[in-house]
Amino acid sequence: MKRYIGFKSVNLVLRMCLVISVPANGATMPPALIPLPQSVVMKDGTFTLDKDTRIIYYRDGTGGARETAELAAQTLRPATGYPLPVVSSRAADDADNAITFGLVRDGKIFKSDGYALRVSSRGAAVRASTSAGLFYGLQTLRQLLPPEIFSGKKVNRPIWRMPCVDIFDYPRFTWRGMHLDVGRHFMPPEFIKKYIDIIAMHKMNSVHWHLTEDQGWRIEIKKYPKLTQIGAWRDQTLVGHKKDRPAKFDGTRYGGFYTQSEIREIVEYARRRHVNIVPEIEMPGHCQAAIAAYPELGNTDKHLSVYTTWGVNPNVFNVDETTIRFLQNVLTEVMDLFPGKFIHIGGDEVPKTQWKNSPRAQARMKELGLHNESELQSYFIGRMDKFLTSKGRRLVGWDEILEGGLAPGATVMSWRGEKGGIAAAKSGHDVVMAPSSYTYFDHYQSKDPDEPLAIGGFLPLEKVYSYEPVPAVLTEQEATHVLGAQGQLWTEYIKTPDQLEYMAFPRACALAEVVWTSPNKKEWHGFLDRLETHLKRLDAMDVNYRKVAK
Ligand code: TNX
Repeated sequence: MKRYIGFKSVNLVLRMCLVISVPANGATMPPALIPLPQSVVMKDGTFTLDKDTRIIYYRDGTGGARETAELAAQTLRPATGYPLPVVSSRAADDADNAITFGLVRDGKIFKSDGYALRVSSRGAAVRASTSAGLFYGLQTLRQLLPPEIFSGKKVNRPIWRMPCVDIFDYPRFTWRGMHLDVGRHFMPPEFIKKYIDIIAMHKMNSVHWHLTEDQGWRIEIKKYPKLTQIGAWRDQTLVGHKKDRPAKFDGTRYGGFYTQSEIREIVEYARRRHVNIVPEIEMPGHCQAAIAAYPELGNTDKHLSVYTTWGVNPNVFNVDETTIRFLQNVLTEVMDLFPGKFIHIGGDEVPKTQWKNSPRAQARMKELGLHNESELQSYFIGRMDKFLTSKGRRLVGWDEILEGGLAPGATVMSWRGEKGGIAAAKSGHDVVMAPSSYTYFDHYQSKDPDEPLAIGGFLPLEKVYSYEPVPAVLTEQEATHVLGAQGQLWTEYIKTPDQLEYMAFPRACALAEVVWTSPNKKEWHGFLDRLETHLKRLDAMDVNYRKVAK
């Protein structure tokens, strides 16, 4: 990549000579691509983007090629300042000085959202059989240019060129996810878009948006306005670590929520970047904010306010028919906002004490012929599963939903290690791997005492990179149920977008390669080398990543 440096003052004539004199031995340094593509063949020469370069799309049957061409122009214009007009053409293959995006009909040559990217000295061409494939081709193409191309502002650089190369690429998994908890700390809509941009640039395709918590309900629900009028605001917040004694609070009211129109805008923003948003509405635990808003959803007469500290909370929803209906009404509005197939209903960390002590819950268990509270939880999740399935959606839940029997349509997110995921895959259920030991980015990333306060744990970059989402104990058939993996960002101790970026990156860059690249091509030291250039891209995007010591 050093070849890009030192060209600042060359004139056009010299520039032509240099282009011609690029080494003809085929030994050009491979570009620093993250995630690493399945196949990269370097060729001689370069293609130079200039003020006359056009962006061409063709075979626009589904609209996908045009949309990607327009996104390409949008992402390449700010840094270069070039006009990069977007045009349609039937003869795109013959175009000179152009970047072309073409949808091809033969799906078989491109595995699941794969793409081919060919750069010659005359131009760059991306071919795919899905619009997502074209989008991933665009992400690779951006990474072939100098890192400053990722800047949102004009960069003072006389030459923008990329090496000639043939790339053939496709993802390993279909669920390449990052999670974001906005319940503990609210993150503004503008930041959610930035987060989506960074994730999409890593060819990840799923954001799990954890929208409700004990400490705050963050999604406007028209039918139940108090969820945000009351549930989105807490009186104060714990200061320092939960284990600190005496416990201190900041005395400052805190909160925020997303309106439905903000959510629609974010969902559309994500869609254009081939990111599916999986909304999570937590039930029957982690719901104190909702009970504070509508006390009839709880199990006791005690008045509850929105929770101001962290940890597993005894206050859970009751299992009355009215509560089930309330939550299904909430899910109806959620489904209207989020068109994706998967709806996450939480299901984790549900203490059973209140159900044990509640005459109503006990009567309900008896009436339903259930033997214990785990079966009651399973019944509750089962009702949600039936409801979501009847609307053509699929339920996802944390691995506790296995307890008391797994609902027929459920997909399991395995966070307490891989046990839950293995059990689910063996019984024919889909699984997303999210084990805390490899994918909890709220854990410390070094032993440096100056690391900002975090929840605990220790998850260095290399450990994330080493993760293998398919457990060896699964047969080939069972392994097909592993949809992929996901990085978690719980925000008890993450108060701002800046700090969130610090915790997320570059660990998410490592995870991107885990879920995209074939395991036999992954190599830690190669990744670290490529990361050096990649971090300059994140610099250009103003991402406050954690610096990496080599
Ligand atoms: C456990 S993981 C939780 C979250 C916490 C997280 C902190 C999971 C499904 N539940 O409520 O924020 O640990 O690491």
